[in-house]
Amino acid sequence: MKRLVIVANRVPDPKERGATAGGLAVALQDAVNRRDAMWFGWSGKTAEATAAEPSLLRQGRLTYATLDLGDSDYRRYYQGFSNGSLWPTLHYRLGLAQFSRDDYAGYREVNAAFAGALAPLLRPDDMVWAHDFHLFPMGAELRRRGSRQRLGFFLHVPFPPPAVFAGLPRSAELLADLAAYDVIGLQTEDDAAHLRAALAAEGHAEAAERVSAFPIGIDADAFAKLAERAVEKQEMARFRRSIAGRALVIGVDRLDYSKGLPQRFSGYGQLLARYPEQRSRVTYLQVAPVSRGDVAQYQALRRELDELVGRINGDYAEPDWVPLRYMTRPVPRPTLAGFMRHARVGLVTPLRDGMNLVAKEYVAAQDPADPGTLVLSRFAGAAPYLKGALLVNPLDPDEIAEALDQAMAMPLKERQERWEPMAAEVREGSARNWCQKFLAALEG
Ligand code: ADQ
Repeated sequence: MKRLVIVANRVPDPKERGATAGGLAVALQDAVNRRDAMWFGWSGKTAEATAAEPSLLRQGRLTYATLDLGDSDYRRYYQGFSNGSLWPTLHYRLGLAQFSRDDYAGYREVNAAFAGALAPLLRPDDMVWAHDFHLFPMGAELRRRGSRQRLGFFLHVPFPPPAVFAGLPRSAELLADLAAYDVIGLQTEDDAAHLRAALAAEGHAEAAERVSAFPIGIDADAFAKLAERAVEKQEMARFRRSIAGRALVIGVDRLDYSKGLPQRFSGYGQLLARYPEQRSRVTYLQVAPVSRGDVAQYQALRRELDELVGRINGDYAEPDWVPLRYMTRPVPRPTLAGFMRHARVGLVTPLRDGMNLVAKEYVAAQDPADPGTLVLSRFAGAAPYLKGALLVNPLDPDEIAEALDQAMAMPLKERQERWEPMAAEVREGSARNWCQKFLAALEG
């Protein structure tokens, strides 16, 4: 079997494996366990200058190769162009995008530095799989250094209609860079169609043919077990007591403006305002760990949410009831899984999202004998795959309130009828299958 080289902005911590690890590390674990593999990327640390050579750590068949980033590269490549320009543009939010040529130069320089450090480590028959928007130019930089390996790219976030992407300065160069990859994966058919059109419009018709949808998934059985075990724990018993028989609505998101949190909180406020009988029945727990806390827009979002939470609780709380519980600290995955299993409603309303794994985790965590209802944004990548959800426009707080009211009243039979096909879909579209399908395409 060919060695797999995974390139990602962040390399997972070698100490965090299994249940404690998150996201990409979990999704790729299976592929990495079965063959020789290398994780290549940023160490998560900054230094005076970006390292020219990676530090290597071997763990059995797996090698971690990581680079420290220079302070100025971190600002330009990571905070600047990746998070400040590309992230909002790819989430259809051109109005939030900031652009500077200096940041863009930093982005290209770090991609070149990654390729420069990686190229000498590559064997002729390696397969290279680059992840996400931080690495559009990395494949082209490898090719410039003589790489002939199969190069794959997967975009975890949405790809907007070509006219939106074209609004980003230098976007045509990024499309030209993508043409260096042999396989280009996106989350949904819509994303794939957008990218194909954008590539074709820039004269990269051949590259457009290499674009396909590979919807990412989770390890549903493992998550279900985690959830089942979590509810037996003492801390869950304490939590259930504190809910005092009320139905739980759960939200779990990184604190990010793409997740639609202000509109979601307003939607919950509308539920309490328009359906007063719900006040004695419901408690909403939102877990939203701070993310990118050093970026101004994220600080502003946090202030906005602090105010909204205060307003909703101030307006509706009773001496013995807090309507909205809000945590910005990270919560261990087993505890999250337990919250999800106990929740009568999973509330997942991003304004745009590549896939949204929380929606799939909520489905996987449910008790088949008494499943809850998923209220899902129609603009999450998961929406076309999870047809049993109540779909909402996340910009419309009234629609969110109506869906919450409907979810709270939904009889068991309907909940099961909606949940069963979703559970099958989540099991079927697993992280393992996602990985295998992409690697099969990459192998050619
Ligand atoms: P994210 O934007 O981070 O991922 P998401 O898909 O929901 O969004 O994944 C978040 C993961 O982190 C989930 O596994 C979730 O359980 C976990 N998580 C969230 N809050 C947590 C907390 N408080 N404590 C512990 N874990 C927490 C990006 C894209 C998505 C795409 C994924 C995968 O933005 O659209 O689905 O990559 O491709």
